[in-house]
Formats: sequence, structure tokens, C-alpha cells
Amino acid sequence: MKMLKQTTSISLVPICVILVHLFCFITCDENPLKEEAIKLSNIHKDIDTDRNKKLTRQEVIIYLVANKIGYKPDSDYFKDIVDGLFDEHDKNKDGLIAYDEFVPRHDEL
Ligand SMILES: [Ca+2]
Ligand SMILES: [Ca+2]
Repeated sequence: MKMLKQTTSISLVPICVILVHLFCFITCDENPLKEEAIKLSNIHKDIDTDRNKKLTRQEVIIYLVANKIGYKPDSDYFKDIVDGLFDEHDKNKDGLIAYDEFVPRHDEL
């Protein structure tokens, strides 16, 4: 009777990644990056009204209007905010901001 260790799922992840995660978990109790990730995660959930983990321009616009960011939807300033958001976060340029594009990868919530 052999005791088999369950290593199948862990072996898919490079050990160094696990070590980095552990190191962060132990040493960075008040990690500002983690707080930032949690904030971004909540913002993403707030904007994502249909809960498909992807933000469309329409969802972003509704959110900005609801929070009175950018004053008027037809203003250039408002358009700049939306364009800026998609320029920054839509990394694969598919016109949607996926959860993984918006929230830093190291913090898997
Ligand atoms: Ca959505
Ligand atoms: Ca995208």
C-alpha cells in the first residue's frame, strides 16, 4: 500500500510561482497591491451588470453616468475617460475589459 501524494494539480504550476505566492502571503500582510486588486475587483463587479466577467463600453458608460463621472455622455472628456480605460485595460483589444485584464493577476479572488 503506497501513500500517493496528490501532486497532479500542483505540478502544473511552476514551483517558483508557488514560492512567490507564499512569500507574499507571509511577508506582505498589508500589501498595497493586494488592496488595489481587491478594489479593482469590486469596481469590475460593480460595472459588470450582466455578470459575465467582461466589461463592454456600454456597461462602463452606464457606470460612469450613474457615478456622475464625466458629466455628460456626449462630451469629449467623457469619451476620453472611456477610451483611456479601454486603452489601458483591454489588452487583447477585443473591445471588452475582461476580469483578468482589469484585476492584477497575482491576486486570484
Ligand atoms: Ca458584462
Ligand atoms: Ca479584452
